[in-house]
Amino acid sequence: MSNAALADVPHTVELDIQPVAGRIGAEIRHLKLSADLDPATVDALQAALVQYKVIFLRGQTHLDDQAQEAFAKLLGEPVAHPTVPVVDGTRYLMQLDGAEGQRANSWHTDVTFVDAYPKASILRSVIAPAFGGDTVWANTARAYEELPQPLRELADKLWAVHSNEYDYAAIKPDVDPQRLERYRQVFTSTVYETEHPVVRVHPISGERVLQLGHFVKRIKGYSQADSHHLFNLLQGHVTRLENTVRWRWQAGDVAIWDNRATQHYAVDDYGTQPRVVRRVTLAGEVPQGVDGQLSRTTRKG
Ligand SMILES: O=C(O)CCC(=O)C(=O)O
Ligand SMILES: [Fe+2]
Repeated sequence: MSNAALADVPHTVELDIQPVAGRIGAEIRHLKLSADLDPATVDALQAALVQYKVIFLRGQTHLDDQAQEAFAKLLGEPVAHPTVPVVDGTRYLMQLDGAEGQRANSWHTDVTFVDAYPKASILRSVIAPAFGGDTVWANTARAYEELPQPLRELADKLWAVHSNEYDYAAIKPDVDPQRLERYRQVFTSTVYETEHPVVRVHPISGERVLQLGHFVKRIKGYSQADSHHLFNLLQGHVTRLENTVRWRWQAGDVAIWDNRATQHYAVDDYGTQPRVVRRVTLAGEVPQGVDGQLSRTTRKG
C-alpha cells in the first residue's frame, strides 16, 4: 500500500484504561496530554469520557496554562466562566485557590445556571495538599437508572430553576469571611436563572441523567417545602457512595469529566494547606428533556 493509501485507513487506538471505582471513573495511563495528540487518540479519549464519565491522568507536569488550553481545544470549544475573570495571560482558564475561599465543597454540575452549560471540564492540579483536598464525582445516569419506576416517571416530568445566586452559607472554617464575601460578589455579578428538566437525555449516549446539584433553587410548580423534599429525595440517589469515585490529587494530575452526566464535590478537609486547581470548560448544548423540550434561561442581569 502506498503511504497516501495508508493515511486513509481508519485506525483505532487502545488506551491503557484502569477503572478506579465500580460505577464511575477510570485512570488513563501512559498518555501525555498535548495539542499534538493524533485524532484517533482524541476519539478514544472522548469515548472513554462518555463511558467512564470522569477520566484521570497522572503526571501531566509538562502542562502549563497555555498547553492546558491548547489540549482542551482538541476535545471541544473552550469557553470562559460567565462571571469569574480568567487567569492572567489565558483566554479561558479559571483558577480555584483554597486560600481565596474557592472551595467547591457542595455537590454540583458546573455552571448549570445557564442553559447551554459546559459539556466537559478539564481540571489540572497546580498545587496539591500533602493530605486531604480530594475531589469526588457522582454518576447522574446511574442515579436515574436505579430509581424505582414510579419515581423515574415523576422525575421525567419535573423542571428545576437553577441560579448562581444559590445558598452560599456553606461551612468554610479555614477561610477569611471577607474573602468569601468578595468571591460571592464576583460570582453573582450577573445573576442568571435557568429552567432545566430534572431529567436530561444525554446527547451522545442517549442515557437519561438527573440534572440537579447546588444551583437548584426550587422545583417548578411546588412549594418551597415540597421542593426541598423532592430535591433531597432525588439528589440523595446521585450522591450515594456506591455511585461515586474519589480522587487523591498529586500536582500535575488532570481530571476530565463529562459535565452532562456527573456532579462533583471538592472535599474541604485540608485546612490552611495551599491547594490550587485550574479549569477549562468546553461549550455544551442546550439540554433536552425526555419529551424533547429544551432548557431556557429566564433571567440574566
Ligand atoms: O477543586 C476541585 O477539585 C474542583 C472544583 C470545582 O468544582 C471545579 O473545578 O469545577
Ligand atoms: Fe465544579
